[in-house]
Amino acid sequence: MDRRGFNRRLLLGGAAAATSLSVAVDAVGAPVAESADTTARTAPAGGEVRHIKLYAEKLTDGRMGYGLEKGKATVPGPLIELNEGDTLHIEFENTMDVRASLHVHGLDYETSSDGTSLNRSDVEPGGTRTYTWRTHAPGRRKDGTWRAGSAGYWHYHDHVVGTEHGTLGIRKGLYGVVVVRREGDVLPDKTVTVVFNDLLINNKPAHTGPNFDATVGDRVEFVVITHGEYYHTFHLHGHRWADNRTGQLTGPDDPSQVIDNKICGPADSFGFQVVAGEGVGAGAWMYHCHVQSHSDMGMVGLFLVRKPDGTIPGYEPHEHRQEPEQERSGQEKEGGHEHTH
Ligand SMILES: [Cu+2]
Repeated sequence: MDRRGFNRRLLLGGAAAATSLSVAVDAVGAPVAESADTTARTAPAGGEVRHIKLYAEKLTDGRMGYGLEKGKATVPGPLIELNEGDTLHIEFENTMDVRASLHVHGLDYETSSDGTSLNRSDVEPGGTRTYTWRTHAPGRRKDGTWRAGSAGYWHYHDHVVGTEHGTLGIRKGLYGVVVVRREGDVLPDKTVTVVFNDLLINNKPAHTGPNFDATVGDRVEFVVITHGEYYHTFHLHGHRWADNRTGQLTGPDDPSQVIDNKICGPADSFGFQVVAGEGVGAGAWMYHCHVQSHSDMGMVGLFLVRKPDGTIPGYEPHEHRQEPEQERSGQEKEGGHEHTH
């Protein structure tokens, strides 16, 4: 596969059949999501060996970011998706004038891919290093005990900028999401990332979102991470999820608690999928940290769920009341990774 196609497909393997979504109306008149075929698309078995390039860069506004191409770093960094059994080799180039690194949570790696100064696996200014991340499916150990698989909502970040824990690098934006899927996991149409970083979301100015765009019936995956000094609680209006690995119930007997609010402390991460507007329809649905002082200080954004014609009932983008000088566009599409299959 050429790199261009590889990047566009965001590392998600497999050629699952496309599913078009249509909107139906249930008995009480609320739109419900209904798949055109009856079966959701699912993740294939892993086992592939993949290669990407990743750059650490300083952005012009003082932030730092990771990017798949030179000059195109973003905060958060690129979404990396793997299937259990995949191996990923990351040729990491540090274009900054300070040492930087790449440290991942949840996956299998040797100390040479730890991304710490402790293990001399960081990268000098202008330098390059290949990090290798491996993943595995669950299975029975020889001693009879059960070994967990790698599947989960994980994340990566710098571990050396500022301090030997990467405190400044993380604060400036050197972080991103890694999703590892298990064979059979339901695939989303779109993945969005919410990183509570100190009192900002995705290092954006307070009260400026990010906002996420969807159409009623889209299967949208949220990945939530916390970095920095505080504990936060992620709350999404109008939608709920299951408090388990995938954020989805596996059936009527799945004992997972269904929630719409979850605590997330520094370096915690979780994810889930919702069907946008399911049972409630299109609208501007808030998400925010539910620590009251944090939401008041601007840790809030919108999940903008559109009707098929593109409109959002009752929603007009408006400026934030306490800080009227700050522009807020509800129309911009940002922070979302579209999945094209
Ligand atoms: Cu908070």
